[in-house]
Amino acid sequence: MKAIVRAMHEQGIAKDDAAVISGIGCSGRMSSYLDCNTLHTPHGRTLPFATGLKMARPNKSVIVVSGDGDSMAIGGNHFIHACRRNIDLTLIVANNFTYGLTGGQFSPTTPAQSWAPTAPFGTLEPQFDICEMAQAAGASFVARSTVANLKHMTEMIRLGLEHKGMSVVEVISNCHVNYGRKNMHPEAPEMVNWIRECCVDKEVIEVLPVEALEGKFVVGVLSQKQRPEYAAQWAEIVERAKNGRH
Ligand SMILES: Cc1ncc(C[n+]2csc(CCOP(=O)(O)OP(=O)(O)O)c2C)c(N)n1
Repeated sequence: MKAIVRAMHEQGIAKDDAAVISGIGCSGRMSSYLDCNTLHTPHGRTLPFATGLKMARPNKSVIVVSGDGDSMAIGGNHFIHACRRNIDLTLIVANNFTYGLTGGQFSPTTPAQSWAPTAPFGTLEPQFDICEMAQAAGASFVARSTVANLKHMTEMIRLGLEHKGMSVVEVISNCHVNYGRKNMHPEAPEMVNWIRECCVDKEVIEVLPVEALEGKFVVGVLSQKQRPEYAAQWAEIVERAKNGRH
């Protein structure tokens, strides 16, 4: 939340010009704690609400805060289509590898072989890569950061706010209580240190052997392109319709 506020400040976005939309999960209360336009929405439905808001108020900077379960499982289809439309939202996914709020059930980003109450013999499913999914679906700005580096996280969110189009910022986060405790990272500092040690900057991956990236989090801006933005195109259609043109 601190990174979001700092990024808004650095980008010169006044609180009345911002809208923060959260889902249900450990990051859900963020919209309630922030003094700007806010919506706390049902689990998995942040992006439909955010899309509606952006269409109705295209001048607002719309920031969406979501968990990995919220945006990749129940809200996975909304995620794909928001990316495909390239609507101007900044989606921050707090990826803590688990359904934290409800007790640690495995989520689409839980690493294979992890222990979870819903997988007492280890998870079978391979992990989703949120950033690869975002890029494949068409998001025009995709970045990854972690809770281990507030300055870096702030900058990734700021760049996402600056970008016109769908921005996805994955933030690798700690849930030492419901994930770490059963998967070798029992305390908050220890888990955050593990996250920090697993980071590899995007700028250096070219010179590293592929094996060196095994189990690592590549951080930084992973892709940025210019593509037509949805709400702006919609406004043009509305103008054409008003003028009776097809
Ligand atoms: C429609 C619906 N299904 C299920 C739930 C129960 N539920 C609340 S939070 C949550 C999981 C949250 O996991 P995630 O989105 O990864 O966020 P985290 O708590 O880990 O930050 C679930 C399943 C719900 N509130 N609404």
